[in-house]
Amino acid sequence: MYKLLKTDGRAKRAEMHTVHGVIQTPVFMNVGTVAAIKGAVSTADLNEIGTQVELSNTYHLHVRPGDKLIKELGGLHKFMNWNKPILTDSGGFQVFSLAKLRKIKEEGVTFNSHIDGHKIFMGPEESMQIQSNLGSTIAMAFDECAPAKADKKYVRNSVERTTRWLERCKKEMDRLNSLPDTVNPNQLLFGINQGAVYTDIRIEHAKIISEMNLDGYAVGGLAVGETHEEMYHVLDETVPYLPQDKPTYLMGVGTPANILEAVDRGIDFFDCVYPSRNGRHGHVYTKFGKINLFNAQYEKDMRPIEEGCNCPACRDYSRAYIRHLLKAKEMLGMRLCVLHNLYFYNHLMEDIRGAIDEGRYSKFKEERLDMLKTYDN
Ligand code: PRF
Ligand code: ZN
Repeated sequence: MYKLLKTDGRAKRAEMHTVHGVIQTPVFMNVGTVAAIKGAVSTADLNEIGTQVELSNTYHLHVRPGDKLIKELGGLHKFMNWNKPILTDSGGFQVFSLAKLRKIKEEGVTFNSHIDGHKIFMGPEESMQIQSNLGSTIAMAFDECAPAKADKKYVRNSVERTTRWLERCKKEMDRLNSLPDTVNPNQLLFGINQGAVYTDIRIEHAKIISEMNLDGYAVGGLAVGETHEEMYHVLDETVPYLPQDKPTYLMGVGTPANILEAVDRGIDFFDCVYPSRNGRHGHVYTKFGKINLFNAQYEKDMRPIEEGCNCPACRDYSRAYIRHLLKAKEMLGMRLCVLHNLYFYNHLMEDIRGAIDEGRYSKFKEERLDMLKTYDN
């Protein structure tokens, strides 16, 4: 159940009530593709740094360790000891970005596993069955994310197929949720809007899927090579056609600036590998932009990564020490950077929620965007 608490311009402040607890939105979901946040981050860490939702992937968990095994062991929540909400991506996008030799047909996609090359078929029903076995809080529809540069004819055909796939997803999810041995009989389903940068296709698709009474709506197919301006334009044109009284999710986005802009266009949910991936490479976020701790200028810098940050890295350690750990390839270095970055994103969202609550989002956004430009990245 989605409860809209306040709007400020087009920005929305809401609560999403699920069987695994309440999600305060706008929210940034922390990416744990293989049921683990990369960088040796534990459940206790996540609770400490303010994580509300974890995101895992259907495709990866199907390949290893197998969704049937996870179901047998009591579902993904129990398996990974995370009792708050989990969103699973459907596999569609990962198949298109990772797997080799894929073949798309009306029934679904045939591809080769990126682990051992064996042949796998996944269609809407298979994706729903796998996500049902995992028992995630929110399942994503099986879609095709067309390449950013695909021509209009390709995109139109692809989107029409994605709509037919969505109908099959909904039917299969309803069936699975009513079976007696389902891990999470209250599993929610989000549909995904596609259409690349063609706003007429996007709008038509948004109208069609809005009629399907799903639990939430994602905007997919963005941040795949188009410019930021093109992405904001698609959101400006499309989000108004998605239901205001349902959550909206911008998949795989993005930088702090992207999030500030997308919240202003009505988006509630985000996820991105940037904070964890950048952290593993010693790139850490501050209100003034990203810094690279490998740079020589931090060799004798005894300040925390960010002054005033209350994360486990900044509370106890200096830039100089973390830089040393990174250079010595000590695991703690990576771990501290990832913890700081996820804390930074989670608390950016908390600040965003506070600004919407107080009806000052527009001013807050401009101030934060200005500050982020200090280090010019
Ligand atoms: N579809 C799905 N997952 C996604 C995307 C998509 O279009 C994107 C695009 N940025 C990220 N993750 N199913
Ligand atoms: Zn910190």
